[in-house]
Order: sequence, then structure tokens, then C-alpha cells
Amino acid sequence: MTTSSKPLLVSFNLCPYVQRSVIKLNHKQVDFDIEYIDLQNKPDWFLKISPLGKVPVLKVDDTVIFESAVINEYLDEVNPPSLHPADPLRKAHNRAWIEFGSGLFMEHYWLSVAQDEETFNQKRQSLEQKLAQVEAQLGEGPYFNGDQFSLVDTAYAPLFMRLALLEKAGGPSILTGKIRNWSEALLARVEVQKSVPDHFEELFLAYIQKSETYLKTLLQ
Ligand SMILES: N[C@@H](CCC(=O)N[C@@H](CS)C(=O)NCC(=O)O)C(=O)O
Repeated sequence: MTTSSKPLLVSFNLCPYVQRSVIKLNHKQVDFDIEYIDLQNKPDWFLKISPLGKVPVLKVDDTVIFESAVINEYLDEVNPPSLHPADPLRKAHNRAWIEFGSGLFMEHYWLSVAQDEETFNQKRQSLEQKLAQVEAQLGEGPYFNGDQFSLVDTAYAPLFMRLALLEKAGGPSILTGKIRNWSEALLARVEVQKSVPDHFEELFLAYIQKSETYLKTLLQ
């Protein structure tokens, strides 16, 4: 068996997709390096290695992996025991909902950039409908698969963190019912709390308030 060197995760400090991998790495207590780049001014070395010009990128020795779900599958495989359920059908079901969760980051983005109240309410409704679809998959909790913290949980925690910060700052209260309980269970976990850079709350709120959006008018 070959041993790989310390993985390097290339990140942007506000990226929810990268955060998924950091949660996974933290959970497994994997030693890794993280390098933050400015997405407005992407360095040449990054453009050379990132096929889509997007973060996250994980570099292991000379191999570059991209797409957060793929990165997390790799990290799961090389850091046993797996955070996926063992049953193949349940595992496939979890993977499907991880993919669904990726789309929710974009829903959150569209909500954040809505210029007027009407568009904001449409985007809010769309996000809430999608969260209701996720809620229908949940059992007794506290996590997606019950007692067991799983890879699918790492895929949703970044969205829940952002929605909780917005709510705390006077923004909309979007999480309800079982989803809210799930969110609270995830946000209480240390690997989730430590998955963002220092001062993330200020950085995130400053980013949201940078543009003239309807959401900005709601924040204190
Ligand atoms: N499907 C990708 C999405 C990654 C993504 O959209 N990353 C954003 C930052 S959060 C990015 O790098 N955007 C740069 C750009 O589009 O120029 C994944 O899951 O890794």
C-alpha cells in the first residue's frame, strides 16, 4: 500500500461546498493543509489545477480531485470506518440526498441576492419547499440516519449554519420542525463549529451586506 502525503484543500473562506470536506476531515481528525484563495482574483497556480476554476479542490500528492461530493467520497474511503450507511440501498439513498443538498446551496444563494420583496418571497418559498422534501426523509433524528452522524449530514450542515446566522441577525426564520432539530444537532457538533475560518460570522454577514439586496434590508 502506498502512503499519501498530507492532503491540501484549496478553499474560499465563505464556500459552503468546501466546508463539507472540512467537516469530514475534522470528524476523522485527519491532518491536512488548507489554502484560501480569492475567487475574485484566482491565482494562476489554482487555474492550472482546477478544471472548472472552482473550489473545493483537493490535492493529494500529484493528483487533483474536484467536486465536493467526490472529494468527500474519497476522504470517506481512505479514512475508515465509513461515514456512509453499510446497506447499499440506504447508501445510494444518502448519496442522492447529498446531491439534492448541493442544489440547496444555490437556492440559498438566489434568496440572498434577490433584489426585491416579491423575488425574495418566491426564492424563500422555493427553498422551503425543497427543505420540506428533505424533511420527509427524516426519521426520529437527531441526524439524517437517526443516531449515526453520516456523510449526508456533512452535506447539509453548511446550509444550516448560514440560515442560523441569518436568522440570528434578523433575517428570515426558515428552518422548522424536524429540519430545525436536525440543524441544531449538527450545529452543536465540534467538527461543524470548527469547519469555518475565524470570524466567519462577521465575514459572512459582511458579504451578505455588501450588495443592495432585499435580505440586507432585513438584517439589523
Ligand atoms: N459542484 C461544485 C460547486 C463548487 C462551487 O460552486 N464553488 C464555488 C465557491 S462556493 C466556486 O468556486 N465558484 C467560483 C466560480 O464559479 O468562479 C462542488 O460541489 O464542489
